[in-house]
Amino acid sequence: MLNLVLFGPPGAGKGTQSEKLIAHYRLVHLSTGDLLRSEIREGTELGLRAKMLMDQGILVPDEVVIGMIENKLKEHQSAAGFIFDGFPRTVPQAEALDLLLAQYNTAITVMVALVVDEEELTKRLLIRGQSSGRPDDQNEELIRRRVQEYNNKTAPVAGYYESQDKYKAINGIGEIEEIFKSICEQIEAA
Ligand code: B4P
Repeated sequence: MLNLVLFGPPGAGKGTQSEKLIAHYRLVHLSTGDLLRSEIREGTELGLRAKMLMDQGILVPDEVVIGMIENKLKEHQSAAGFIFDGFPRTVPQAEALDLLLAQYNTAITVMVALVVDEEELTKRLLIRGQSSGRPDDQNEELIRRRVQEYNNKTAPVAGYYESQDKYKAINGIGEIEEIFKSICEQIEAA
């Protein structure tokens, strides 16, 4: 089973690369950002609560996203593997994921981190904001707050996987196809 964590700050290319990886490795894609946006579209109570936080660039509570991932793992018990996109975003989420996967006698194979500097992230997200309609991509101040939230709460997750010898960093700036090739190389090596 191949279980990949695709890691990086907002706008690093996680969603973009996930699409290519799913097609190539036939993995089930679990994006907590997408799952939360779908709750918002359906107007559920969880979605309404999450929207208030996401619109401010703040992470939603751990127990909410862990619960969503738990449900999805249950739903896809015969999957060939998973790509975790935008999850885990905190150390408690990473610990919870390890426990959940252990229940299915599996574990994270590798974490690939896309490294992109803040100026490039801001530029990409502002461009996406012109067409995506995503409220969290609409202004520079909000994007910088998301990056700050990443630096404070999410960046330590890299150390968590490093201590398990599963952390692989790659340059997230350049041609999408070239970045995809580098990710595949890391997966094959793992
Ligand atoms: P996410 O939906 O995960 O969104 P993201 O980090 O903004 O985007 P992503 O990294 O996937 O975008 P991509 O680079 O592909 O999270 C949104 C919010 O949900 C969070 O702020 C948080 O509030 C909440 N949330 C989600 N998961 C959570 C969790 N686990 N815990 C708590 N809260 C959670 O794309 C960016 C742009 O760059 C695109 O326009 C793309 O075309 C472009 N791009 C990609 N690769 C490029 C390249 N190589 N060169 C140039 N442009 C490129």
